[in-house]
Amino acid sequence: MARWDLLITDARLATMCAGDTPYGIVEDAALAVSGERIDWCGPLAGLPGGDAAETRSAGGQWLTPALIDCHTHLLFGGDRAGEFEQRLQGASYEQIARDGGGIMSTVRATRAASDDALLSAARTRLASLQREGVATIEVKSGYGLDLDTELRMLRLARKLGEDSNVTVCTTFLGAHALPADYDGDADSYIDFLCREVLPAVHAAGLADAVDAYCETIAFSDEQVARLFDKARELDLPVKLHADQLSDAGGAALAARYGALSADHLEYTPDDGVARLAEAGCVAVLLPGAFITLREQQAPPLRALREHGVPLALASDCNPGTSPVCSLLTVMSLAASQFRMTPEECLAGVTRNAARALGLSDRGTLQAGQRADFALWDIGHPRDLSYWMGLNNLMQLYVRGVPT
Ligand code: DI6
Ligand code: FE
Repeated sequence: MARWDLLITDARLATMCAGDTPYGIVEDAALAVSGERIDWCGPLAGLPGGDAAETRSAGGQWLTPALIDCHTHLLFGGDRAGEFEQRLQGASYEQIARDGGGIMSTVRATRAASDDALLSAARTRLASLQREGVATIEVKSGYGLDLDTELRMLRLARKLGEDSNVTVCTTFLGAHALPADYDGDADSYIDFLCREVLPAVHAAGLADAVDAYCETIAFSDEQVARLFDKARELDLPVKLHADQLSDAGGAALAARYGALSADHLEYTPDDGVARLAEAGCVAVLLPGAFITLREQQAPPLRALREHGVPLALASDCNPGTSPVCSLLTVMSLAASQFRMTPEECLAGVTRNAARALGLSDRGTLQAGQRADFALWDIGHPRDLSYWMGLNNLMQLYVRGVPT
């Protein structure tokens, strides 16, 4: 029997392993796959002896880890293109939400949609991400806001993963907005989530993590803390939509609960950044929402770097604030809008995105990692953040198999 199932030679690697060489670049490299794992990768000259069932030349092209979209609301009914037009005519996101639109209009559309309709729309968006080399995504609930629809969303998100070769990590976002039947009583809604919905989600094994929207137009830090206490009791990791539109103490709250990540962070103050660093939280930055809402205040990049907080990037794909189905575009936006370096951008959709999902088996090219990698027709890995609207993917491999 051959030692390897697949051997790729004549490749250039951007391993994205944290270390001293930018991008973890290895020239004149080879990568060997056994089963679903990378068995060996490094300079061809160092390749150990052995044969492979199949050998392919990369023709001098670049291999990177497959991309990971660690924050999406991919599954929802309808769209909000009408609100998009209203906002262009001057209405604000907050005002539309207060008038019963915004997240609540997607909740109504999601409750009314059939499973097939929800799945088919989500598959179209997922296919767009996959075409650019994405092999792992996170999908949140949060457009159900009742027991049945929250469970249904998470079940469909799981199905999305089972029916494709993308890994789908599911997140319970019941605390996304206040449903009409709890109007003016967010505390009772949080009680309901803690008492009924989250335990049911947990019992059915439907969520890998718990998220909440901590914002003046959504839930307070005290309300989120009660939900996170329940998540902790059930041994579920947490993450948070934090400080997107105002400084609501979100970063410090996420840090206090040892969250996997704190996401958005436009208004996070310096001491919030320090708390994230101490807690080892990943900062997930979402430039799609930043430009869609025409935000003026960018996340505190300098402080995040100074404190050594790992930076991830994600699409935040959602119908209201980030109608974005392209992680390459997100990388380019993070460079132009946040001044992130192309290397930070690529680490943000590979190594640090894996960490934001609590996954230690992917996100870099090294022996023992899942053989999820992408082959690109590019001159250098920085090109992935440079172009907008140009997809240079030649081949995506998932568990060592070309897709
Ligand atoms: N993520 C969210 O959950 C909200 N903003 C964001 O970036 C709102 C999503 C929505 O408007 O549907
Ligand atoms: Fe979001």
